[in-house]
Amino acid sequence: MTHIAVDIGASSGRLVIGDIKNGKLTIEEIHRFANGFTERNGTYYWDIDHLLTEIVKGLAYAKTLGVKRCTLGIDTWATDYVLVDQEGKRVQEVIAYRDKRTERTIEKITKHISKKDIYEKTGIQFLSFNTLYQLYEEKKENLEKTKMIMTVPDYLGYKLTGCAVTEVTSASCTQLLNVKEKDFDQDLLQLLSIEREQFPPFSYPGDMLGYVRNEYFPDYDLPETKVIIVGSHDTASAVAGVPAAEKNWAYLSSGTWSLIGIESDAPIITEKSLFYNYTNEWGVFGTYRFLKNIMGMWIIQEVRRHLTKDYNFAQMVDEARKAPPCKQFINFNDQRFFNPDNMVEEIQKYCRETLQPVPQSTGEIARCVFTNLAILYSLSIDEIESISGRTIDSLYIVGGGSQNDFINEMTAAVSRKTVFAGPSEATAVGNILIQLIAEKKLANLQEGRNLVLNSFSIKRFDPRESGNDALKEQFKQAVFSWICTEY
Ligand code: ADP
Ligand code: LRH
Repeated sequence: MTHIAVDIGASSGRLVIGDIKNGKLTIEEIHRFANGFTERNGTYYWDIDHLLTEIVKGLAYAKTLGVKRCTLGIDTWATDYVLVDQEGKRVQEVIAYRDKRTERTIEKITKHISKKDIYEKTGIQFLSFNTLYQLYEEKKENLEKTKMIMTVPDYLGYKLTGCAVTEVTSASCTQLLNVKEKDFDQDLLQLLSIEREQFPPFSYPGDMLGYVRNEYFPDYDLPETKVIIVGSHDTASAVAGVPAAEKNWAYLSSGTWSLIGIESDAPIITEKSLFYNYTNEWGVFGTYRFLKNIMGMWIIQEVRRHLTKDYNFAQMVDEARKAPPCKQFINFNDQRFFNPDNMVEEIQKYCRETLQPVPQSTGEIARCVFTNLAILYSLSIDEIESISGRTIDSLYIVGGGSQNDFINEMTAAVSRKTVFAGPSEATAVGNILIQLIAEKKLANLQEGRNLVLNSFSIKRFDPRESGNDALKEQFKQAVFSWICTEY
């Protein structure tokens, strides 16, 4: 039996075949496609039908490779949703989380229920685009036509199999789940005028969803495909794929977002975690991901889009290395970098406003982005240690961004932690591990993580004695009243 991971992030999607051969986990990417949102009349949309077609195309390609039977797991980014009507049809276009409609919704909602109450119920960080805020801004007539509210991966699974579930790792990012009751929170649903029944029954990583209904796709020759529920939130899969074997590790899932945190057996919900805006997303097999969203490689993706499409990411890293040391301190977690019209201009404007030298060349800008992200990572590790009371010895960086040796070196230097980098496809790997566990080819997650450790080349970056840890203090002093702002 072959196992295929569908992993769709905000910037790209892929189908990856994975299996255990000679005691090693092997993965092979068989199909890749671009993803991104587009603007129409001031609203930002995903093309969800295109994503479904790409999955089917990838499956058809697997058949041409000789795959007759397979299992399939689907993970995507979180927080966006699809409304489905009585006939099983989509009610709306899928609005992307970077849309401006929820810019002020946290303020609106917290007039009815305090931040503290929402946090104590859900344990989820306040991000302007959580499903809670998006559904608050959804058109009433759309909600009236809605039979089922689904996260993006659940919707894709539904379109493939006809089976509707609410997978818990993605559902937790709606900020609608009550972490103590382990169900949707009635007060929050009431605020949205949504019934509990509008969400399909819960499903958990390792469960079976159903078989792909090949008759739904008459134009394609598809294998017999059993869809397994994985950590359908991509970050849940990414963290499942972290090759950590020891204790005291933290992870950084580095893609469009930088998700930095620790795995915990229980949620950590304290005044301090609320103050620093840490989340407790539900992970695979009852774990929690205590983490923070840092703006991440989105910044460099947008710099590339506006400045220099001629360079690929590896070349941008080379340019950054060649540039003189970064002279700017920038709080990239400021909301102004969430979706500005032009990222390059926004960075330059920030520097002018804060009376700092303005970076101009690709190398200067890229170096400035990587340096400041490394500082943010390091500050976040300090916070995690202080909130959780745990000591962190090592940081495992996974995802596309783990290929950036320059930022890995800097992160080790500023944080003074040992950094391990890779695999870059940890999300697909974590997705495959859950399928292997469901199919009883692996006993448990730790066995899976050990397998990843023994199957991929993981790079190690040791902190240097003369590391530039002073940067962190300078950053704190430079970034205005940073202690009062989210960063
Ligand atoms: P997502 O799943 O959120 O779409 P990925 O995990 O695919 O994101 O990571 C994409 C990011 O990986 C890019 O924005 C880029 O910064 C980084 N990246 C990809 N390839 C390289 C490379 N060769 N060198 C350095 N960074 C890279
Ligand atoms: C990463 C991610 C992250 C969410 C964001 C919307 O792809 O799923 O965990 O916060 O996208």
